[in-house]
Amino acid sequence: MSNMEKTVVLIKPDALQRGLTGEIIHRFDRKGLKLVGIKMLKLTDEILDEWYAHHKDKSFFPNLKNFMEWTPIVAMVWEGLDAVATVRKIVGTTKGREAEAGSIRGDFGMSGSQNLIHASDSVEAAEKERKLIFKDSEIFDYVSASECLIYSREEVES
Ligand code: 3AN
Repeated sequence: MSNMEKTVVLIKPDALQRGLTGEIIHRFDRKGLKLVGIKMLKLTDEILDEWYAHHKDKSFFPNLKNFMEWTPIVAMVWEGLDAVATVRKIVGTTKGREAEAGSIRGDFGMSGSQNLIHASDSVEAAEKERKLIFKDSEIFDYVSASECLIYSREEVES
């Protein structure tokens, strides 16, 4: 099977408060990625301790947790060929003021902590993050009617 991947995206509290939810979803939709899961929820200490386990000794960790618990967030799972790397490119590098123009952080953000959006950085992380937020029954397997316009047959069947 081709390199069809699922990746997790969070619309963080700053993006929600700034009214960027629709803009962010629109960018992934237009790209040709397939939405296979979406929900709004409030993150908890329990989820964030697992989610950001690799940052737990960093000085910014308490602030990061407070920030992520400020309001609900919108969590999504997007599917596509090489979706993890593709979505990271659309999101841009961590610090908004250094992020590439044209990326979400590059177009809408200035901060390195309040940086609008999260995207999984590997297939393994995506799997772990998906399980922390979504039940299996909340991830949908359906045929996208536009798939034949987005990919060649060789790309999806290779
Ligand atoms: P990315 O979200 O680009 O993958 P990570 O995984 O290095 O970045 O960091 C996760 C989150 O931690 C960032 N999205 C940001 O909110 C916060 N963060 C990362 N580095 C810093 C920093 N130096 N100061 C404050 N917050 C940070």
